[in-house]
Amino acid sequence: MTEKSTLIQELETVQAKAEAELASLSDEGGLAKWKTEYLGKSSPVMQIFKRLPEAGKEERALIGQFANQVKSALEQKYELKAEAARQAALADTLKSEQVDVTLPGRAPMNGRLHITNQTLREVYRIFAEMGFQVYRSPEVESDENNFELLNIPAHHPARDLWDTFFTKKEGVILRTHTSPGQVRAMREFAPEPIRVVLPGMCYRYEQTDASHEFQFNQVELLVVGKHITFANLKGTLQEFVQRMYGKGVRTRIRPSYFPFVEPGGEMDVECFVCSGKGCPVCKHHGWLEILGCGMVHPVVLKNGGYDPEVYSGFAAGLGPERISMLRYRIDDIRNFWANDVRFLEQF
Ligand code: FA5
Repeated sequence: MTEKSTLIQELETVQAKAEAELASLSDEGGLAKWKTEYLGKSSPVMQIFKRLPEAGKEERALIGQFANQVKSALEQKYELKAEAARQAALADTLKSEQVDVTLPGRAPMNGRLHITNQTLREVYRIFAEMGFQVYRSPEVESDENNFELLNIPAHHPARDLWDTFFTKKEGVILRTHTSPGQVRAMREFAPEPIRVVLPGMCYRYEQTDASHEFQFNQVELLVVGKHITFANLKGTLQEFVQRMYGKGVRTRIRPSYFPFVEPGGEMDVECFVCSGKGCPVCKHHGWLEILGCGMVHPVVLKNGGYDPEVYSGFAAGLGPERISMLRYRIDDIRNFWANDVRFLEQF
């Protein structure tokens, strides 16, 4: 009887203590600790079951029954508390992670044409007004079109003017200029007259600086017909520059050598960055070269399928990036392909 009372008393004390402690808890961490202490394997209630042999035979069932009652009473109370704690934690999370649907959304950034494409479109527009069509030719070219048919045979020193990217395939290169498109257009149109612009990307294995990139655009001009003269070349280019930069812009044509024209020249525009005073962009000359030009060489006319005794023509190759630099006073050509949005979004 004494032993029964002792165990039952112990259970009553433990229950009272456990319930009092539980009442003071509200957080999930504290509750988990409480559960281990009062309902875990080594808790006093569970230990009572092991200690049943200490009691007399007839009392064991009674003590066991009472221990079970205490255990399920504690479990029930614990469940109620744990559920309340879960709900409180959920309410806290919902509050702290609340999405404010009334906030205005972030406007998507508007895309735009790359500055070079804007310039190219303007170049096409100006030449279209003068009756030129756009003719596209490949960026991966044959050595034959890029050099041979343009009067630059293998081992000709003029090849040094174009530092070339070669491919692993013999005779296949990245075009160094848009001039190979001249032969392609002539072979397609001969013996009809031609008035085309040939735009696109060119590649040169060059050291880059403020005005040189290894990847850049060119726009080639090609006019072939009867009685085409140098005056037509000069007039067309001057008209282009006036329409592009405005009336009164100073230009000059200097003699220059290109194997596929005779005579050949280069056109410069006064440097807008320094107004002709000299700066790194114009290499301190005050002028910026924007294009090479000349009368199509008789050998090239012949390679294109035109009789040079009957036909003549002029050609030019201009750099749209350099044109943009002049227009917007951009002082480093490397900005064009650096993909820096801070630069690109200005245009
Ligand atoms: C040529 O490429 C000739 N094919 C142009 C030509 C065509 C001459 C038809 C006669 C008749 P050149 O290497 O000078 O020439 O380049 C022409 C233009 O391309 C230059 O004036 C410049 O505007 C641009 N350019 C050339 N190299 C670069 C470079 N590394 N980076 C940026 N632009 C360049």
